[in-house]
Amino acid sequence: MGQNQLKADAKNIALENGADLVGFVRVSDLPEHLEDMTRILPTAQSLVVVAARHSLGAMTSAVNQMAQFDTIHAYDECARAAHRTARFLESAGLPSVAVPAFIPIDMENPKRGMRGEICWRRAGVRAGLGSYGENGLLVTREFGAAIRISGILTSADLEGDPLLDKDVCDHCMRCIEACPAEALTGEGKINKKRCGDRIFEYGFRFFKDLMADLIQKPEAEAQELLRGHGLREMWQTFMTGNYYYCFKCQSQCHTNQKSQAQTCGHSFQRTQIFYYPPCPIAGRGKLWASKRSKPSLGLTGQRTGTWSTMAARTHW
Ligand code: B12
Ligand code: SF4
Ligand code: SF4
Repeated sequence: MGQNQLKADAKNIALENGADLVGFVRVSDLPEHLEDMTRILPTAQSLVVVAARHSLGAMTSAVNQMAQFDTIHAYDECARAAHRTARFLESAGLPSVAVPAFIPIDMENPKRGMRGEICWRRAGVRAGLGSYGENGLLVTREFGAAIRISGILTSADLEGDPLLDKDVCDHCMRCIEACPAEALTGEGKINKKRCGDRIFEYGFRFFKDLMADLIQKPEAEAQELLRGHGLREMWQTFMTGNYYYCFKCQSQCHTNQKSQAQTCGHSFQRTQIFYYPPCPIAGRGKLWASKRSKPSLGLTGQRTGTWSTMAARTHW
């Protein structure tokens, strides 16, 4: 089978099995991860990057369990697409490995679960699926930031896709404003501890603290902890495998609705429909002002703090 045909077939398999977007990057074009990728699969030549979209309704629901459930589903779609594509390539005699979207992940020092073997945002950018947003996430033309990403390392020698020659992020800074932990400062910079404390509220750190409390606290207090909401929440977290308690910088990305509306062929109009009150966070207004590089975004530019816009979907 020719290289082009193999690439087209692999893409189709991924799309038929849960992926909404598929891109290709040669491993030599991801030098930051070459060592890890070669350790995973010594004969690796190419990386197929797959992305599965989120439901916007679920992501923006006031009930967090909806976004959690949708995330479980989006990760499942990534896993299905990656495994099926890997099996297809292997049946063509080309050793291939589906690489986790998130977990299992290397928990040993120095990575300690905070660095993937492959950074999927970077891989997505290199495979031409989108660009980096101010939130540091991969922002795609089709689905904005509301995607999960995974992929397949393969011995197949597949041509990489071109980089996207477009900045999908429109630098509205809505993601930064939406962060309840003030963990984001723009240009992809993140305070990982602040974010981690928020999203993993009932994850590993909670578990560790609970263990310590159960050992150290007096009997009555320990009993109280065992009856508390936290333990129940942690049990559910561990049962479902999903422990995110915040999605704001992803769900509030301005490009999500715009992209999905365009994808389904309906028109989308950017309208300035509400104003934020004066910036409650010191210095934030200044940051916004410095980011106002595109007057066409409709930012009013008033010193009063009326510096943000929201996209209104006119019909669906
Ligand atoms: C560890 C981890 C975290 C950590 C650390 C995040 C981080 N920024 O590194 C914490 C717990 C904080 C976290 C939080 C979240 N995560 Co997380 N996380 C991961 C994980 C497992 C590994 C990331 C990693 O290796 N980081 C280490 C290095 C590579 O990152 P870094 O040092 O910050 O380097 C980056 C910058 O330098 C950036 N960069 C370089 N040049 C430039 C230039 C510009 C202009 C910009 C903007 C950026 C930029 O590029 C590097 C990344 O490519 C990935 C899965 C994976 N394997 O990729 C998911 C992943 C990144 N997480 C994801 C998501 C969605 C989240 C959350 C929204 C939580 C949630 N509800 O799911 C938040 C978002 C926080 C944010 N805005 O970044 C998604 C992102 C999807 C997307 N659209 O991009 C991923 C890819 C999981 C997945 N498979 O879908 N996460
Ligand atoms: S996931 Fe939530 S806490 Fe973390 S950076 Fe995004 S908005 Fe902030
Ligand atoms: S919310 Fe605005 S600034 Fe943030 S990533 Fe999306 S488009 Fe870019």
